[in-house]
Amino acid sequence: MAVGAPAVSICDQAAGSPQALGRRLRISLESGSYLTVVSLLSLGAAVLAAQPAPKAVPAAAYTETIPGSKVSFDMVAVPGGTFTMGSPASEAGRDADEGPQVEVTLKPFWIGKTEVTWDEFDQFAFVGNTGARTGDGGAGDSDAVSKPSRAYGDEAKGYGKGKMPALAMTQHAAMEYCRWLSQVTGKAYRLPTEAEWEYAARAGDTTARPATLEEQAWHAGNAKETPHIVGTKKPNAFGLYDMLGNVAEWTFDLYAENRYAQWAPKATQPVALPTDKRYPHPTRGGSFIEAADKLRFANRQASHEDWSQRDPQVPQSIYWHTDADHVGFRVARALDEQANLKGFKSKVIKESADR
Ligand SMILES: [Ca+2]
Ligand SMILES: [Ca+2]
Repeated sequence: MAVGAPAVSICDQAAGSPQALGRRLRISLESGSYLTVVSLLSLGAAVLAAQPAPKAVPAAAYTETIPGSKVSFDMVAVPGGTFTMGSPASEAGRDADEGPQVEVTLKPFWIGKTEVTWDEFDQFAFVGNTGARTGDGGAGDSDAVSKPSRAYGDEAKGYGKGKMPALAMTQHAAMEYCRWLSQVTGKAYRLPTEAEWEYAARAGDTTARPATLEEQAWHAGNAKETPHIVGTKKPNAFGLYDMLGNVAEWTFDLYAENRYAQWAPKATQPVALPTDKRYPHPTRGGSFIEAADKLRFANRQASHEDWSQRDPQVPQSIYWHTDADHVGFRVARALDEQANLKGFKSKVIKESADR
């Protein structure tokens, strides 16, 4: 074993953890001579001492417990990288809004291992004592996060709560949940951007859908007309559950059919900031009400006025959809937040126009 090569590895691993360095050294101990190990240790120490503080440290997974509760959720570290967003014209069942494909580069971030559950969402909407329930319209101009108004009817739509995915909230409510979560945890949570969502869902897969879709996803063919407790199917290569299926997931962006034409051929950290309009926003991944062939990484579904069709209130709720039982979300958190997303909050208010 050459002394030089592993020393470079130590340098790489220095951006990781002491455990990673330990693993590297154990490998050296098993395969190298005593002298090599001593050389490695001194070289490694010299290299470490010479390095500036690591910046883009690969984030480590962690568990967040919502303060004031026993409710927790897991965050998975997603490495930065470049991927092809969207689908090729040859992909079966694809829609025009999935192209042209864009070469997207992203920085590392964390994303929820599962969809947000009712146990979690309830802490914001109904349980916690942070924020005042000021009625539908809340959000206003105060930094305090208002609790949602009560839903029209059962917010869980009869599917049950607990570890079931929270659903039928608006994109505004999902964004406000993230803002509340940021305030109570001190960490900047937000919705994943549409690009981050697709990158996380693909986890390196460049095809239309996982070869093992049946093992990974609840869809119309196996869900028996109900969402399921999160994380009960198999995860993807990043260790993320239910990216496809179960509930479809809100993303941060404002939807446009021609969005990718604006970004192509290459984009770094692309995001289309939402406005004060209620619609349209992209949801991703499909859900328990869609046939398996609709569950493709690149498939986009925009929110629509029909999702609040039966809401008799005037104006309609900005927190709950009466006719979108299929939509939920998961949270994300940037390792090094991009400037245009820092402190961004939903601008939707009860006077907001539909679009
Ligand atoms: Ca999902
Ligand atoms: Ca679509």
